[in-house]
Amino acid sequence: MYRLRLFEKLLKKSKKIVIYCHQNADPDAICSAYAIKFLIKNLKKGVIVKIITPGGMNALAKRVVDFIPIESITEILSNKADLIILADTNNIRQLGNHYESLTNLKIPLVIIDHHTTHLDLKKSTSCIIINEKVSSTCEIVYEMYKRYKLKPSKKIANVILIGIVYDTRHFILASSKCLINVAELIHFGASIEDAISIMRVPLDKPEIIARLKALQRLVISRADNWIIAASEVNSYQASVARILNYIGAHVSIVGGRNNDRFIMSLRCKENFHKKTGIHLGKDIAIPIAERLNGSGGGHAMAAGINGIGDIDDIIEKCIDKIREKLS
Ligand SMILES: [Mn+2]
Repeated sequence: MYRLRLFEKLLKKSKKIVIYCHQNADPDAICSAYAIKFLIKNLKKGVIVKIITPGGMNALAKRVVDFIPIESITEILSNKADLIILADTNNIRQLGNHYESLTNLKIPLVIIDHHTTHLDLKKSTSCIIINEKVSSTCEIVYEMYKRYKLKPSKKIANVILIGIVYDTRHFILASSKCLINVAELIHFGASIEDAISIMRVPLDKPEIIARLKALQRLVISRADNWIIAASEVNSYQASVARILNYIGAHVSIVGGRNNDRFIMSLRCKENFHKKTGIHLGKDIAIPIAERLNGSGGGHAMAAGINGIGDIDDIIEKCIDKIREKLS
């Protein structure tokens, strides 16, 4: 499945290896980088391997390294390395302020990832280990351990499991094969309870209060057969919008004030987007923001608008726009 011969050849020639996570590294990025580091150290004794997290890690990844120490640095080292590996990313543009230092570098580049590839990179990449069918880079790395008949230590097994738990959204996206791999990792000492509890961040009190206040102020509307929940709260709009979808609303619209401006978060369920074709960013947030001289954008199922105006009025505009798109 993976062209590992080339990978081995490159390893043979290298003494100093740098493994890059994407900027704002998430648990799959940092955990896969760590597992790759030890895979390499097993395949080649005496090699120096450093993990770089350009610009640092996200909150969950920081939580992971608090529980399981993983050493990483943020400085630019690419000019001192003789091999670069990208973990959980296939685009050097995602390496933040390290991007420039890598653009003209004439050293081999290896990509280990599960995201869709950017064709332009294929030309300049020496070795591509990509599987878009798996839900995490950690799973690819575990497959590599198996190919080399390397038994992961308890720590490595735990680290790989954490990456899998994170990127499969607690196994919702896990394939049967992934679950078999998880069973093997448990056999090597990984704890599913630990992995899940590390990934479950307790909510701050202000966020709980924001969610509850938003529920008190909830307004329910309909557009065809779809249920839209709207509310107003001055902080955690995105968190509230997510929770409204979680409890069943097909679309949620949550606005709040920040001085004289408003911030609005829009979220919808996957089936709403799939059945209606409505793209919250392009069809709702952007046109409404344009009318208000504000700014808007986002993805199909998550978008935001901000600008100057009355919140109730803008919620109404969003609902009207959804109804218009449905008719
Ligand atoms: Mn990932």
